[in-house]
Amino acid sequence: MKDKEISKLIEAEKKRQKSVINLIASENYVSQDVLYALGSELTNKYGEGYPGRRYYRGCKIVDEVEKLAQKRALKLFNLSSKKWSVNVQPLSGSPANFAVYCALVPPSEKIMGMVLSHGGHLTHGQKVSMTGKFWTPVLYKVDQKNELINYKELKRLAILEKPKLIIAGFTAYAHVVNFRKFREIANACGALLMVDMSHFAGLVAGKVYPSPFLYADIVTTTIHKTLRGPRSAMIFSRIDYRELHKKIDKTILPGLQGGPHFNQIAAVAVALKEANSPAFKKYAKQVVKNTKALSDELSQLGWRIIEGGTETHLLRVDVWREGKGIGGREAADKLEAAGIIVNENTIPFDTRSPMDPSGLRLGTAAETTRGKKEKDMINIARKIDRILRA
Ligand code: DSN
Repeated sequence: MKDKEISKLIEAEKKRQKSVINLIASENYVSQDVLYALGSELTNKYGEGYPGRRYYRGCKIVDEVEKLAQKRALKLFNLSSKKWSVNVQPLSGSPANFAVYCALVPPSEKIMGMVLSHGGHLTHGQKVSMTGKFWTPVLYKVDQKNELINYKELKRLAILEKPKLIIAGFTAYAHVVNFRKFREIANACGALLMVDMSHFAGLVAGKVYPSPFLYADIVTTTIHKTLRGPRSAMIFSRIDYRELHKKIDKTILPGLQGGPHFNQIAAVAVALKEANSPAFKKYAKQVVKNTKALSDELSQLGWRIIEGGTETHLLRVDVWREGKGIGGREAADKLEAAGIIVNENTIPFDTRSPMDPSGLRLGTAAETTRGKKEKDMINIARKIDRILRA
């Protein structure tokens, strides 16, 4: 590479990534094939529109790229192209969620999602996000007793508030979600059900987390977390008389975006093929086993695990311990100084600010890609314990 300044920074980042233990729950390490597609000449091509319907000439090849990504997306989640449509053009998760609301919920109508501090996402209607300004948010919390979703309370709130769309999906909730119950609740108040499976998509693909497709009207996902692909996103929508897919496609383009990033879409296609393999199923299984091992060992060592444990790729740990411990920011800094990379995270009913909350979020998807097993997780838990108590 001729640009020495950037190449030096890339090399430094490569070295950093290799030298640390990465427990960021939303990160992963992609394959060389994904990197190759991302760095390919496909980035040079403009092609606003959809396969066969572009505003530019010379799109025959990129049409094939996009159709292949769509085909692999449907195949990975066992979906028929007669019943489900997928848009592979969203640039990332937040714009994908925003596009769904723009397409399907009139401005200022209600959308219902989980509070950020309890495990939801900014784009699920939090006040600081445009999704909480352009639409009226109805935010649900977890149960104070066990920090799990209380479906009875969720139903009560949904019937009271009558949101137009309910979101099931989280960035820090560590338990398996009951999509059937979410469907019943959405039916009870006449809402659309959107599942944001960004965090657990790889677990769904690996068949260690229930598929949301039986119950949802719309499913959004990023590709770069447990699914181990490039930074990107997809929107799946059910094909029926409501024509959700047509509204979503029109909202992505011309509504919100311009030319699709074909290098990114090709990299998505590569990752989707990789995820549809026996090796990936084994990987997903190991991710869940590793998180449980990490959670169990931390718990043994006296740390309070939020929700009482985990069933997925992530967990949250209370480091503040009602004033007997340290703040999340200090804990994350101490771990970083020792080569363990995590993020500070709010915990349900947190008494501290999101900038310096009471918890840490730990995930095992990235380290599992690097071949770590349960015994490694036990050692990592012990190391975390030593560093945080020092
Ligand atoms: N910021 C991502 C995460 O870390 O979960 C979600 O957008």
